Amino acid sequence: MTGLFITFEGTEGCGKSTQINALAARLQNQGQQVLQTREPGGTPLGEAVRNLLQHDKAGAGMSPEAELLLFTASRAQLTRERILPAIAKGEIVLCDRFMDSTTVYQGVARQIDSQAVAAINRFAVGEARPDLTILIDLSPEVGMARVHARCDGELDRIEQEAIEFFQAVRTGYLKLAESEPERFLVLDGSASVETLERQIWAAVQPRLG
Ligand code: Z5A
Repeated sequence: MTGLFITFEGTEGCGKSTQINALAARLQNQGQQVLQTREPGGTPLGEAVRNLLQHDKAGAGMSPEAELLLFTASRAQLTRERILPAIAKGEIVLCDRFMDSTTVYQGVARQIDSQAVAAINRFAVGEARPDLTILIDLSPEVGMARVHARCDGELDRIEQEAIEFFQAVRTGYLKLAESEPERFLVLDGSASVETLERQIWAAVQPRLG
């Protein structure tokens, strides 16, 4: 029995969590077993690494290379502890970010050598590859306005980057999606929550066993 592995990608505030929650509820209502998880995080080790990457003072001044290795360390643990076992049991895995985030944030926006990023990414995930990746494309200006409205001015370490950083991320995602059209579904994140829900369901439903 093999399950289905779906990842969600996009810039800050694009609506991933909202859509993952809605899709998980819909699938569970149909009696499907769903693993809903996120990156960085998803395991006790990964959540500790997440805190270092985003909030802990020890993470201030982190080098791009250390950042790359911490994101992929969290992913290596999540993949082995939760994702691969769930897929093997036939479950549907919904993951908020996966290896494409590293390709784009560390490879494109932080400008770390793309071959090094690809090799470290491959090492971290072993044979795990998403069956479907939903990219919710949104202008960083709109996404950051949503983040500001939500967080009362408290931004984490990465959210404090300049808008140009997130523009590079957005462009990087669109290029990546163009290079793998069979895996990516690109959606307009400025559409309503309900429209996005319908588009995602239309892509997921035919893939259910
Ligand atoms: N990162 C990295 O650099 N390298 C890596 O390898 C990995 C990650 C894995 C993780 O952040 C950070 O780590 C992230 C990338 C980096 N960088 N930053 N900054 P996170 O997990 O804390 O946050 P996020 O992944 O960026 O997601 P988010 O900010 O929580 O947003 P979201 O989940 O995409 O959106 P949301 O929470 O569903 O919606 C945001 C708000 O918009 C909320 O108030 C909603 O009610 C509203 N919303 C949602 N959909 C809509 C629509 N359609 N219209 C209007 N309003 C909407």
